[in-house]
Amino acid sequence: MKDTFLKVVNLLMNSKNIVFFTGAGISAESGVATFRGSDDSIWSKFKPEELANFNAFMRNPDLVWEWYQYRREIISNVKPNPAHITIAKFEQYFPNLAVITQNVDNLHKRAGSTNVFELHGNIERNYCIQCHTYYNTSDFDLKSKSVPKCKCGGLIRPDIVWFGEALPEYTFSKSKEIAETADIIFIIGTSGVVYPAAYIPVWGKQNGAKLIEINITYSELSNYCDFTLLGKAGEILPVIFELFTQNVDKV
Ligand code: BV8
Ligand code: ZN
Repeated sequence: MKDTFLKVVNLLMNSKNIVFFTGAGISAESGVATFRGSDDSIWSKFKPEELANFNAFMRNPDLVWEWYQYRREIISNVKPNPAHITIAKFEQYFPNLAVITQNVDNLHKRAGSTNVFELHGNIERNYCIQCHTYYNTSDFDLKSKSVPKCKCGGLIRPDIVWFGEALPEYTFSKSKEIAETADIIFIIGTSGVVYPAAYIPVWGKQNGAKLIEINITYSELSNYCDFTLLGKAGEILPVIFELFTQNVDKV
């Protein structure tokens, strides 16, 4: 594995535009359950079609709201792990480093990353389905189980992209543009099954980017990757950063 790490470091030494494309797995070591696979995954208790879609929300707004309150409670008690922190530290060597994340947990920003594109929204933000007024999660009591109402009377929903909903236009088109000019795209902690997000690294590859995957298992994107480093993101990324800084400080 060490010689693969050195190949990755060599690629980094000869790159300018690097991107980190992340999924739920990068937050696993912070204690945030992933969506699929592990037995403590979020979906194992619920099914996406039951909760993370607009019809489910309109059918039973309190149940969907309660599920997001449950997830907010978990997120409010966790912190960024070494994987998030290492990505933020890479910014000092790669000024236009971009993080393109499928996660809604806000942990990249909390770790200090400054150029973060949230393809699926952010659990800290909410909006009224009637008048589109935005509300912060801190505007509500985390313990409240019933869906809050806007001053206009409309229901308030999480600012999260549900199944069957379009991704935020600017965020998605900018992410595509960034991927297409990347020298390296690190693919970290994603099963690669959710679209159109999973197109991002593929578009990068089609335009010459090297794809380097870090995951505890192979994913739907592994076949596109130049390297797949099997292991925990919170353990592998700091080692790569350490080897990189040893080399770069020498030049
Ligand atoms: C849309 C918010 C149409 C909700 C989420 C082709 C093209 C377009 C759409 C589709 C398509 N094919 C199918 C579709 C429909 C659908 C889709 O993709 N379905 C899948 C399930 C088949 N897509 C949609 O509905 C999208 N919308 O297409 O709308 C449209 C277009 C125009 C106009 C109107 C409508 C919307 C998709 C967004 C859904 N929202 N999240 C919420 O969070 O509550 S998706 C959800 O999955 C999360 O955002 C999550 O990030 C995302 C992807 O999952 P992963 O992040 O990969 O997480 P997962 O658990 O799967 O994997 C974790 C990985 O980590 C594993 O590989 C594991 O091994 C690894 N790991 C674990 N521990 C570690 C680790 N790795 C490293 N270190 C560790 N320690
Ligand atoms: Zn309103």
